[in-house]
Amino acid sequence: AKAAVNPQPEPWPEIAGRLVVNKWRRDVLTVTPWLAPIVWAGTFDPDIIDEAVKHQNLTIATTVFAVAKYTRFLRDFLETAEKHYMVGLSVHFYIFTDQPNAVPTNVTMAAGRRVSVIKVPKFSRWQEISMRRMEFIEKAIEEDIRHKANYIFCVDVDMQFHSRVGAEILGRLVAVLNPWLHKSNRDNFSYERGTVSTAHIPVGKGDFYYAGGFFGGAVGEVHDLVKACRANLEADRAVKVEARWQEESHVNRYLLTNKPTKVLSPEYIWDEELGSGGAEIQVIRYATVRKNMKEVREN
Ligand code: U5P
Repeated sequence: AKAAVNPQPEPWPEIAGRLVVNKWRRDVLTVTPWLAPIVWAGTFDPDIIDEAVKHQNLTIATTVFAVAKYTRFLRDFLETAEKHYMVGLSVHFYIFTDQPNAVPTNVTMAAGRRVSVIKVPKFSRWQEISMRRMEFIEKAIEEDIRHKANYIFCVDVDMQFHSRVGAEILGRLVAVLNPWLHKSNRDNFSYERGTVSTAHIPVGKGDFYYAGGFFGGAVGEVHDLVKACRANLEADRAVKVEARWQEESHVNRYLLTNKPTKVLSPEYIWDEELGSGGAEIQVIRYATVRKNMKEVREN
């Protein structure tokens, strides 16, 4: 039920004529130790944010991969994105798929929003499909996206938007707290611990456990990220190791050195298997679709 609720923040309070940010969230961490905001419902005013970006004429590239059976998720992804994702802004969706004919063509898109389809091969293992995303995004940024967009977000497709995901997520380098581990002690994070992999993070190190299914930022910054992860995935392949959570492990390693300038709460990549979450989850914005993992990953 929570997923359908749109947060209706109370009017922003004022002290001495100035808007007071963050009055209502004392229950969660709202800023990182390096002073990047952590975005939760109640920490921002959507109207002020929308007003602030309205005149900037921004284009936001958004990549999703739909390979093999994952094309079935495209329609709901796109339809719910039209309702909740960057509403009022120009969004250019890049759909990477092995089956261009399976991309729905009759989803009504608002003005300034469009879809491009990029054909990619179908790798046999789901891990391979997931990891290879880095190199295809890198190439698409170089050939096309850097000439067209200000920001890029790279997201999983087996997901639906349930509530606002808007300009509050824009930043130079943006990562999302993995909903499975956002309350966990750092030594329980599922980082790659083997020292052979370039994704290795030793016990005692690490800030947060970020999700592999949602990252983004300014196009140049994201290009640096995907390029570094692609190179590290190749280095691992050359010595025949695969990090514990494939490219998610590499994203976490990259973000340890290159701190995100904005961190999004698990509201932005919820997993329905976690139910409605604890009291700190006031709204679910983007969430996985329940699926039979084994069936959908079998090629
Ligand atoms: N993916 C596919 N086809 C597959 C496996 C994965 O397109 O057979 C892509 C989807 O974009 C999916 C993402 O959202 O990789 C991550 O995979 P998963 O962890 O959601 O299964």
